[in-house]
Amino acid sequence: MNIHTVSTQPFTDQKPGTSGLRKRVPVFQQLHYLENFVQSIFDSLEGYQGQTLVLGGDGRYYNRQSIQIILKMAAANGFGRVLVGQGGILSTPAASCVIRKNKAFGGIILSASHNPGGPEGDFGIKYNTGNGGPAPEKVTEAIYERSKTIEGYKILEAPDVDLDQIGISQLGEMTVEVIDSVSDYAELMESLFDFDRIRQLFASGQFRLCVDSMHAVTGPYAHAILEQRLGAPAGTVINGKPLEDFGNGHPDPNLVYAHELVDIMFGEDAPDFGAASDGDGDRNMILGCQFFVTPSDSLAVLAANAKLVPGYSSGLAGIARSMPTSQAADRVAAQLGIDCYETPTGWKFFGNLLDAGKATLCGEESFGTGSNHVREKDGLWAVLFWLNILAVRQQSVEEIVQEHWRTYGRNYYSRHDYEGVDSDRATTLMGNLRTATATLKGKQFGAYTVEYADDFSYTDPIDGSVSQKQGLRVGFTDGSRIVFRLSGTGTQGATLRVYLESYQPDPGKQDLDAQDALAELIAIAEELAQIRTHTGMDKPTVIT
Ligand code: VG1
Ligand code: CO
Repeated sequence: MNIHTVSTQPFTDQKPGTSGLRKRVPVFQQLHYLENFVQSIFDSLEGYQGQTLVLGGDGRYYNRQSIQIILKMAAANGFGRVLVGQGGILSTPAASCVIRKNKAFGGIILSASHNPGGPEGDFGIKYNTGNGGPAPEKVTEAIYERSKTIEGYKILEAPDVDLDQIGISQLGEMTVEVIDSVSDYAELMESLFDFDRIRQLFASGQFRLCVDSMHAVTGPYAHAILEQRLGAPAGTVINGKPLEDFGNGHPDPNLVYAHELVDIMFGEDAPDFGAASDGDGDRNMILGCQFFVTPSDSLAVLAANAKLVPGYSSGLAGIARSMPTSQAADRVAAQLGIDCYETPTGWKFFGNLLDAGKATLCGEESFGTGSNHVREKDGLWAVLFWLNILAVRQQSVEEIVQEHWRTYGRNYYSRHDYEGVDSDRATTLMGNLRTATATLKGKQFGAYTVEYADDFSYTDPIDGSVSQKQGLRVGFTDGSRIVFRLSGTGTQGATLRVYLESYQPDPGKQDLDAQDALAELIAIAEELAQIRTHTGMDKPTVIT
């Protein structure tokens, strides 16, 4: 066998962020850059000799080349078998599913998720552990530490593997199995949801769906599950062919970037239900006819209706949400008499709660919802969950949400993103704000009085690990909140995220536009953080 040890020098910038290492493609294309990081992953693990690794990505530019490199490195480092998605394709939730189903040692997922792709776009890589979930902070820290001292990597000299043909081949002493990217995942979905009932909904001819895969990874999954297995008419899925540059789009399913779907759902003769997913298929946006469901509300609605869905008919053990996510889910949890956990941003913080059976559903305001069926958020799963609820309740999306608000009250919610901010200026803004939080308690801003102001710190209830500086939050006595965070997934400059929330129990006041309902809080956020001065921007880049 022809195994080479290639000597290399460390890069200083291989610190994983909220979800893996994300950099621009030209950064990854530097000599040894990808190899150094992959070897740093392997060097931080113990006991993988002869074990199985799962490998796949969202199909973006540099996916295929990276997979060939990683396969040869896995062989040289002693893995026994690699399961790789056909064509190098595995959505993030499907990768999680395949890791769990095959009891793999772990997996490597290649994606920069919702970031644009192409030769000048972004690329990313992350490691998932044997539970199918993103590596926890102690693992990503170890990988980063290793990357700072690495001196060489191991790689097998061998011809490329044919990724397009399903089947088994040999790479040195390691077996490579090219697997169908969809089937394991589709089977899992079928075990959770009432496919017959959803089939009837489509067969009724009274219901129309539009799913925008944004030329990203969910296309093959959505075609196979929605159109082939559930009988939705051909054409239900749009932009369903994964492209290396996402058709020049920005595969982020929000009101700004998924404008094609938004135009359809808010246009004339709009379908009843619309959904979009992101680059790697773990996010979802839910729309009704002329109606937008915030991700925080979506989580709350799924939780409140979970018993209607076969996979969750025995009820939920608990709910978990990231700190900036609205407290709508907390109200459902209180009603159900179950716990609601508040974690830092990033799916890796849900893993322990899911493994310990403390939470069944999890969600983030950033268009992420999921459950204990895998250890990643799952875009298509959320669409199927909604479809199942719609099929049972026979009401529109809007009716279901309105009814939810009448029962639980409405948590008005919005996130304002300022993208491409100068990093130093963003750091100054956060620094000033951090200092100010110490003296905010009890202060009055118009009708609002500050009840607490702090930098969110989380102690994991299972392993006791502590994560600090997870976002500055200012809470008011009426339950309203403003949260400030810097993004940990961007690749250029800094992105400031401002999260705004207020609670409205009065059904007579629940149909305002969120920006209007939150106007006073938006002004307070500006006053507190001096956003315009520090960012040099007079309005957010993206409002959701
Ligand atoms: C963002 C979201 C966060 C999400 C993360 C990864 O992180 O806010 O909720 O978990 O992206 O999602 P940040 O640090 O940029 O705010 V994905 O679909 O990019 O894997
Ligand atoms: Co994603």
